[in-house]
Amino acid sequence: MTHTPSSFLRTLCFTLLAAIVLSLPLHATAQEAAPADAPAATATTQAKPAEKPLTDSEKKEAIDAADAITTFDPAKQVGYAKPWQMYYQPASSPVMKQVEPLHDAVLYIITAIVLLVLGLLIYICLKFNKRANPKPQTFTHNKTIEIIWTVVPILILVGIAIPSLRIHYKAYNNETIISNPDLTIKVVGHQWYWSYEYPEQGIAFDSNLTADKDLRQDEPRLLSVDNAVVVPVNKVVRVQLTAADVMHAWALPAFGVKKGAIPGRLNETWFKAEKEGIYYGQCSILCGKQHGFMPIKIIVVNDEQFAAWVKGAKLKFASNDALQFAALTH
Ligand SMILES: [Cu+2]
Repeated sequence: MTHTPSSFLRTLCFTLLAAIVLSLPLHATAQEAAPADAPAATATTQAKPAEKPLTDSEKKEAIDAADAITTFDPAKQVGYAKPWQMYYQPASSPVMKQVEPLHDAVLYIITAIVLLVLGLLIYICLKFNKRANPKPQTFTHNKTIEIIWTVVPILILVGIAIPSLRIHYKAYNNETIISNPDLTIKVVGHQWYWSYEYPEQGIAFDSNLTADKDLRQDEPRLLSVDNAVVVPVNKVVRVQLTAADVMHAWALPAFGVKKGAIPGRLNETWFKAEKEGIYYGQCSILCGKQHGFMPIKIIVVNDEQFAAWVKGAKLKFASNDALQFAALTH
């Protein structure tokens, strides 16, 4: 009986090499894609409160314009899960574009490990059963193989950890980007809806699930809301999160964002939507009996539409109590 056939070693080495090789291009991508181009803070959306009051018809016009921007259009849906979808939604932010290849690399690595272990099991079953190997060996140690099965997993883990930590610190928690946003929105989780504030624009509103009977044609069920979040395209959006009652989590798959909204804490994350359209997310911490009924809807628009939406939204949500809070806290 050969205890360490060279084919074992070859397979092990191959796995190790594959793990290292697979992680190499990832390092490069992570470096290239690291969004170092944090734009300088712009104050284009700064609100001037002392403008002359609008007439009723001007108000109506502004609100209608804002409503037109948020009107549902099935063609604009970008970030949502289709029935029988197997993979991620299309990546629409620099962070998600780095997460995807890492996910793929880890998938290849675990597939290789699973196949290797399966192969070993089959090999052992065939080769060392009672019939094929009636007289077993009596030794219990083999130094070489013990070193290999200790060192190889460590190397594989290091190969995964390096790109993973790189994404974590260079993309997710990049201080330079988070502290220089183009827009800040505050997200508050409630049982069971979200409320949003735009502190710099003085806009605040609640976002509730659209009831089945109110859905427009083709509007996705359990993902649509009455008031969607509107953000400009290709701008760094800082998201500050907290909750008013229990823990929630604000998750948007297409942007690679998932962050806890926790009572008594202020969490922070960011995204940069790279494509206009409608994106959906959901609360992703089991928060209570209506956990499944607090979706997130984000509409990404161009700068011009965003300015028009801000103008109309200020008027539309003017009677909202939360607005006073937003004004006080600004
Ligand atoms: Cu929740």
